[in-house]
Amino acid sequence: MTQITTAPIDGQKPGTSGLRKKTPVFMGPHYLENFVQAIFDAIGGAAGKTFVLGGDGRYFNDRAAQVILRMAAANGAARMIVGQGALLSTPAASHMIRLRRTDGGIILSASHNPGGPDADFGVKFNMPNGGPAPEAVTGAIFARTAEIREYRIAESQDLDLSRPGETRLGGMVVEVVDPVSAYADLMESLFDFNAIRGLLQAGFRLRMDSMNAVTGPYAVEILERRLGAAPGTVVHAVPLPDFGGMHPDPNPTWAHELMAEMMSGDGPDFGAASDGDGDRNMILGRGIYVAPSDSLAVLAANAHLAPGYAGGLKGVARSMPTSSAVDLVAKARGIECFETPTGWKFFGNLMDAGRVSLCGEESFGTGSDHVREKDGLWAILMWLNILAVRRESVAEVMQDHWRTYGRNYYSRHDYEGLPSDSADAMMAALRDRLTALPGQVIEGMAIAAADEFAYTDPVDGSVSAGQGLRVVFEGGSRLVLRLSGTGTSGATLRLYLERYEPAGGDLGLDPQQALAPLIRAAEELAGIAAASGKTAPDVIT
Ligand code: G16
Repeated sequence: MTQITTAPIDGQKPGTSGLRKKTPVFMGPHYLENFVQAIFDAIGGAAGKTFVLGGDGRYFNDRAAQVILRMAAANGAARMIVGQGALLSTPAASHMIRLRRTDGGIILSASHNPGGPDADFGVKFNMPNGGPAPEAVTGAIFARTAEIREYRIAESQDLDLSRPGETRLGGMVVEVVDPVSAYADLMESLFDFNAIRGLLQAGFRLRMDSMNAVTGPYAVEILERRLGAAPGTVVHAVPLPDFGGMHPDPNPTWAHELMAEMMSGDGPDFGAASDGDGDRNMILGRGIYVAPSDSLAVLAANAHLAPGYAGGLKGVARSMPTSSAVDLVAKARGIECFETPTGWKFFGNLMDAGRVSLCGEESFGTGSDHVREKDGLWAILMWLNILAVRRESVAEVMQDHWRTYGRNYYSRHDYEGLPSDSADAMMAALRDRLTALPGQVIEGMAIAAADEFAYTDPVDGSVSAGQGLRVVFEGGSRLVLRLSGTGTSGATLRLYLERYEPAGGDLGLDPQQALAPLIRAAEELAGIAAASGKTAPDVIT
């Protein structure tokens, strides 16, 4: 064991989901090591503990895993459970942490951000409940990075992680496990695989785009091997260190190959994509894109059709910027609905307390209390289970949903790579105006309320302030503005737009047209064009 003298490195503050930086930054002297030692220190040391380790296979995943193993051994960990090839999707890691009753896990991923020597890398710590560390813990990790003076690392050659089995590193057991099978078993326990198999045998056509990222092996095992989808159903199925140049973010912009196939007229019945680490999903039907907020609402309304949820849902939760489509379902079902800040970590307490079983976010994340992360393949299987029981197309399910609950027209506009100073100044200027806004009329719409969202956790009472600026109009339409907490360069402004159209109203509009007055109002209120120097968003979802 070697004690290495180090010094604090600026900026190791975890964001919305762990620490994400440019890969060369993570590969810099002591950068990864300082952060990992800070994790161990912040959780009361690693001695005698068992952790899960794995990542999405992006560039530097393999070498970072070897460093973390050597550090865990030097810090006295008893056992490390590592995905074969140092691979684990984020939901599979969450499941493994829970299944093996471990002390937590370290996940190597920058999620939907591109990978490669000049792209992005990330590290996050998940708690023994399988969920991302809450703010109190990430705050303690950050505080530790600011005072660190040394880290511990064992002298050793690289371990062979290519085959399942056990080896030792000093006094620590290194257990290499198949990353897929336990997760696939969990999915089989939740969903009616026979019904889905029957749907596929009846000629239902499926396309899954794994975007050269971690879900490839999971999707091939579950969709093709266990459910019998045609070989080749899963495309871009091999995880590559640079995702083959793809930007593994499952949205209409970045999953454009899948979008083109699904919108081509004679595309498959169902299309889906997942992201770098497998926790996000995009759902498409032939000729129809399902907005993530709508997907959450449809899953809430139909979850009882899947065996794992046949008893009904305890409650539901969504992040504040996510549309309130799911609230309408919760109201109709008489179950609780919670509004949390952006970030899956805020759902953990609600799930642990048995208050909610289904959660979702506008950022292509949906999941349930089967793990403590959002789960891309879970959402895809839930959709397939629902379609197998209802024997309707995606478009029919959506139209039926809107006719029942009304439609929450929704869109998010992203402005990327803004200078941080001008983004901060724009937000500050709008923040200053908030109290004066109620009563004003913009684009013919009267402002009913305006505030900055703060959240008090109903389980532990912790308060998270500064979670997005909201402007709500008479009738419930609203704008939300916040800066992303997952980017690695400059600032990304997210503008979230929502307008409710009751059942019986005009349910078939193009969302951008339906939201046009709100888009203009946002420009008037915030001056986005001047602050960003852009006349249009970089990404629209
Ligand atoms: C992460 C978080 C999500 C969040 C998303 C967007 O997703 O886990 O909870 O909604 O980022 O966050 P932001 O708007 O701050 O960029 P992922 O898939 O990147 O882990």
